[in-house]
Amino acid sequence: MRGRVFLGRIQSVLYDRGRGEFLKVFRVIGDSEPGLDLADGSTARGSRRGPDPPKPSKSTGFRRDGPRKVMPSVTLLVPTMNEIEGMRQIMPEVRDEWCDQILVVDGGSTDGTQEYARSRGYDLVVQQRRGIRHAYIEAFPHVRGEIVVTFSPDGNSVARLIPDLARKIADGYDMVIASRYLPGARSDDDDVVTAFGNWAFTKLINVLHGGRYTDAFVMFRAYRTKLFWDLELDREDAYAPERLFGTVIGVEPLLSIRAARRGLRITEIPGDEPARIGGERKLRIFRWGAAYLVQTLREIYYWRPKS
Ligand SMILES: Nc1nc2c(ncn2[C@@H]2O[C@H](COP(=O)(O)OP(=O)(O)OP(=O)(O)O)[C@@H](O)[C@H]2O)c(=O)[nH]1
Ligand SMILES: [Mg+2]
Repeated sequence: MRGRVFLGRIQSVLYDRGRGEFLKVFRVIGDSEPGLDLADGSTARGSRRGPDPPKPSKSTGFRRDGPRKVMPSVTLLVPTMNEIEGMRQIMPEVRDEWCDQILVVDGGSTDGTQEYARSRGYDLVVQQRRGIRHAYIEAFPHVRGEIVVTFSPDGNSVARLIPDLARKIADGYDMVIASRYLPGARSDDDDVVTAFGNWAFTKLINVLHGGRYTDAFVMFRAYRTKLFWDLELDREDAYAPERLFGTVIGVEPLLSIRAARRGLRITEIPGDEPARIGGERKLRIFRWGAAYLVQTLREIYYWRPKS
């Protein structure tokens, strides 16, 4: 594993289909950063996450949540790149009982984000290839939950909606989006350009691919983990248009397109997007916009949903 940063003891070894190689998964140990202060005033010694949550049963893959209710297991997937301010403020709002795994995938932060994730006892993957979609492609083999909730710790995602998103999947939906544009929600992070871009792309995806989205772009959403593979989001060729513009794009637009084309059970709930906390915006508006446009048009003929 070229350049891999060893951050904890080896938890397991997985085969990564996309890269055709074996990956080592590191369980990051909770008491590794003595003296690091946490945003909620506690210290980093020991994991705040408490005892391990109930394990998925071997027969059903579902964990039992109380005497009657059965909940699929949930992984909170948290991509980070120099987001220490957001992490310190937001992550303590995530309650232990909401997820079975918190998996941080870091793009090489130098501001203490990785150390913070370790101090909280989160699973941590340090991505090897640059760009947000590579963060997902490298992290997904380590996702243990049947449900994945993708969560931005920069302040844009509202933590208390995590259980609402997961519950909708347990109710039978394949994907649930925390829409910034449903009545009752608002974005304080948008500017005129991003608001128009999100609106226009969402309309285009609806018209071309049969979606009924109000927000096809937002990161904060829950879906069945296996969709990542079923919709072939791990395949390099799906993102070829980005090369025309010298950038690396995200997976959410493609996920929205292919989920709609496949006719999956999709719903949205209103989800405010508060303004970013600290750090720097990573979005490359014009390059990404151009690459997403080509990708959205290309998908009309490029990808055929399996029946
Ligand atoms: N691991 C990893 N995380 C990234 C990368 N790019 C962005 N992120 C993180 O992904 C999360 C969501 O980022 P976004 O909200 O999509 O981008 P942003 O820079 O905040 O821009 P806007 O929210 O659209 O204004 C943040 O925590 C970022 O730090 C990357 O290349 N690798
Ligand atoms: Mg953001």
